[in-house]
Amino acid sequence: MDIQLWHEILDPYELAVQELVVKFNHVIKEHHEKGLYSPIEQVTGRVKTVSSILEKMQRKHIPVDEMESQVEDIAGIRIICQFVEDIEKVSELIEQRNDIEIKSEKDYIKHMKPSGYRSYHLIVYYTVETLGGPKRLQAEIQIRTMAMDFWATIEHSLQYKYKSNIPQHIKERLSNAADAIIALDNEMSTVRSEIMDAQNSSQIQINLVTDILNNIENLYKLSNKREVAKIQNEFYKIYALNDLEQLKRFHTQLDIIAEGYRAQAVTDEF
Ligand code: 0O2
Repeated sequence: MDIQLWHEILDPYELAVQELVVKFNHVIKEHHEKGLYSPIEQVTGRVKTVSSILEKMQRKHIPVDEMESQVEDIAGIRIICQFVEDIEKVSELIEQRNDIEIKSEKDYIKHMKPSGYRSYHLIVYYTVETLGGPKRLQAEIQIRTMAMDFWATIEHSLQYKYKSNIPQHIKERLSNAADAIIALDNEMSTVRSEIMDAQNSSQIQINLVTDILNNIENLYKLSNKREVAKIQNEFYKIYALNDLEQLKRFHTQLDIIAEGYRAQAVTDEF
């Protein structure tokens, strides 16, 4: 296969990875904008390298003309969650989408690999638009916690270093570390609701402060500067109290004031 052909084959996968990363990042944004805890913490993506595709085809005896159907992870998306419970939520979110169709799943969390690897994998169909028309392709979505990702990243580097022949004593260490990761994920799960509450209220506070600052900035353009300076000082005082309820009240009052000025500005224009 010549280089140009590889580019032609891999280009739609590149597009799929880019689109999916944008879409999952948008899911995070939507949660934050609504002041909600996001089950997705971070998303990354990659297109498998040509050498890695060739290695897999050789190892699994895949003929060249079956590459796209049998190498299911040419496009790869990795979704990192904070808690094990989030993994199911993310999987449900994906299931509900119209632009992604699930082909199969592999649950290496319920069924940990002998290496100690844990992660939830989905093979999905996703369609990209190309000059030649729509192209339906496969992608692998790996969903795992930050702790699982930490383990997998280290183990992957060791596999690379030892060319898959990791010495027995390191394998044992990795296996112990995998057990520690299970214990850590379980321990973190017990404080999940507290952490979610904390993150929810911190996100609500961030959204309120952003809104208030936007309103103050707009008021500067429309109203008396001394009045706005007073409002700003009031905001600093309330902000320093670190009381979400007071901040919400201030936000509502400021909204009413800003609305009045906007109405006045519109009337003045006429
Ligand atoms: P890369 O470098 O991540 O792109 P295979 O595992 O390739 O023989 P299969 O059945 O297609 O075959 O896939 P499987 O077992 O579901 O694994 C697919 C991907 O999961 C791997 O991609 C890894 O990313 C990850 N993975 C699976 N097992 C392990 C493991 O023991 N340790 C680590 N660190 N990751 C694992 P690739 O193809 O290895 O490549």
